[in-house]
Amino acid sequence: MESEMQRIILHVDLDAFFASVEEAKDQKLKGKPLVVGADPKNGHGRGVVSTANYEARKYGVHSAQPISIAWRKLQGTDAVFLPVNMELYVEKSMEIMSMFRKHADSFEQTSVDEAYLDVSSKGSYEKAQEIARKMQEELINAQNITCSIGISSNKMVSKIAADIKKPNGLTIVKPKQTQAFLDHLSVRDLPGIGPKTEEVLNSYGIKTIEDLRTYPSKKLGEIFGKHALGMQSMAHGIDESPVMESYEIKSVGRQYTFQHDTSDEHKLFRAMQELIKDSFSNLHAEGFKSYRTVTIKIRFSNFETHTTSRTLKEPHSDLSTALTLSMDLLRPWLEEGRKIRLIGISFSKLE
Ligand code: TTP
Ligand code: MG
Repeated sequence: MESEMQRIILHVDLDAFFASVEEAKDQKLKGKPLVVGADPKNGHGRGVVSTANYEARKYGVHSAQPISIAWRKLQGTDAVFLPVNMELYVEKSMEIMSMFRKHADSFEQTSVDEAYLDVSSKGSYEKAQEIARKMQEELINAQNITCSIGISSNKMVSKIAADIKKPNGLTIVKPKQTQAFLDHLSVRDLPGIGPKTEEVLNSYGIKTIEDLRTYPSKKLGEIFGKHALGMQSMAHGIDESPVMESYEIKSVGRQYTFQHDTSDEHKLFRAMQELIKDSFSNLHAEGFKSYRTVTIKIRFSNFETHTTSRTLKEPHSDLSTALTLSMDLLRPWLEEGRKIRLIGISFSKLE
């Protein structure tokens, strides 16, 4: 009866992400309330809280709150306020996502600290649970950061599940449990239902997901028009959307500007070799093994710039193919003997 494989989808959300990165970087912060965001300026700051660690959340501090309010709530504590160091968080996010990616049949990063993994090929919820535990363990070991994970048969339910138990939570909702799991939650927990829609729903006595699911479809249609159908199918726990690989990050490359413009093919060859080596370690760090497309860039002394690329029939993973191919692509540009200012290479169609 394996005609149709059941989908198993995992959603992972890093806990108090910006704050966790700061704590992992500076052990002295551990145990103290920590707020990452605008400068509080002794209570007169005008920006907002980006995030707060769980210690600070106990005092009612949360994302998007005015920083002056957070400051007031944390008066008399040993709270620490830090500015947003986005570059660091993006770097950590990339490292973490490439760790997670390895476990997935397909992988979709949806924000700096959230991703979906399709792990259907593992075949069972028990195996999926093992993967989730392993991801949590790897994350602690490598970065000293925790995450929360939800597992179910689709993206929507997994995302809701990941949010149920935080921090360091793991919530599994098997297909047969889905309806009971959703039914007692608030309509507000469904994606796309914000405070305004919630208010309208509430005014018709619709508070829980069960209320929404069992509300007469015709009446719901009269209130919400064409959106009613989608709302009710969410309430039934239906979401067919696939886990989509995020293609925009699927290219890796390097470029180099010569100290003195050159037309020396040997120098170009050596530079290209270094660029490829660098790109490869980056490629591997991102969890990719092979490439199919090689693109080179060349910039002459007068800043005239060209790129050319070639796509191979089969994926390749070796350095020498990349080097031969890139020099083949470069060579036509060298014929006139013009001096070159910069060369670059990038790899795409990565697997
Ligand atoms: P979230 O995942 O929403 O929050 P979080 O990771 O801090 O906490 P949780 O444990 O509840 O998941 O957002 C991820 C990061 O995005 C967060 O660390 C900081 C940033 N962020 C903002 O800058 N402003 C905001 O309003 C929110 C919600 C998040
Ligand atoms: Mg988070």
